[in-house]
Amino acid sequence: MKDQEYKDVTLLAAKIRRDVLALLQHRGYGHIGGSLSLVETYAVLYARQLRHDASDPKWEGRDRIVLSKGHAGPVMYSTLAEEGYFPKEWLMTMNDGGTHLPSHTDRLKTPGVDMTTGSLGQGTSTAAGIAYALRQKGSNNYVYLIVGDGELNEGQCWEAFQFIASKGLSNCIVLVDNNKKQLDGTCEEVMKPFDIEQKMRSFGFYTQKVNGQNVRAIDDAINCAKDHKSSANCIVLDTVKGAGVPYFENAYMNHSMKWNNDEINKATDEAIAYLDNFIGRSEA
Ligand SMILES: Cc1ncc(C[n+]2csc(CCOP(=O)(O)OP(=O)(O)O)c2C)c(N)n1
Repeated sequence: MKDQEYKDVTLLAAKIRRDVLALLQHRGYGHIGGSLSLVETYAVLYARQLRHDASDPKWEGRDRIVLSKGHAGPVMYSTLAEEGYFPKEWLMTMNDGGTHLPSHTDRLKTPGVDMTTGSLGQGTSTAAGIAYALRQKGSNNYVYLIVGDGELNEGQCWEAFQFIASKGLSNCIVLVDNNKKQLDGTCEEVMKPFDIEQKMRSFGFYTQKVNGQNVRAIDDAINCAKDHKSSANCIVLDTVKGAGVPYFENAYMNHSMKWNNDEINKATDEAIAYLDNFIGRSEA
């Protein structure tokens, strides 16, 4: 990635992170931790990897994203708004009655959302189906399937992975958000996940593990996955739940939080001010 490209991706990441914070603070509650851990991944996908057209969200030649951990809607919406899929004002309507942006992603409500998700595990099967159908049609488009590490507790994931690997669907790139936490504790505490990389390898995936907060590492891994056409591909993203904002990284219960005290509002205000400053300097 050349220096200018790197700057473009980090600028987009800063904008997405700022928008996630602003919309959740405005809403007063929501899924902060698992949205922030995916910011760099979304920035790389939209700035570098995805074939897409904001003016034509249903364009047949687009790559697809299935955000199986659909509760991370805020990171998807912030990215789509920055990419021009809809007006940024929509971000402040998340979860209002009649909104285009429900807290969990819905393909019938939001331009740029390809699959309805929220019931953990189900997105893995729908992504497998989409990848299989694209392959059958002779399309060279990719499906990026984003799953949580807590989500991997769902047995359905492993049935879908077996299908993806057994059909050799190298057009389906599985991205595991390995932020080590789930809803009510760490993954270790809730149900020991064992070695995710090893499990994916034994299921037949060409598997890489990278720093999921490092845009160059993510971009390189996706390029490498695209070059690897002889089997299904998985990238385990080593991430931090709440990434990029110390207050949210350090909060033990940072899955879904409420903006109901001075401390959380101050931390959010400071993070937004810092990001706005970074964005301003980058765009100057
Ligand atoms: C089938 C199903 N069971 C339970 C839930 C409730 N739930 C929502 S998010 C979540 C934890 C998910 O953890 P993870 O996939 O690691 O998400 P992240 O930490 O990355 O946000 C749970 C149990 C759900 N949405 N769907």
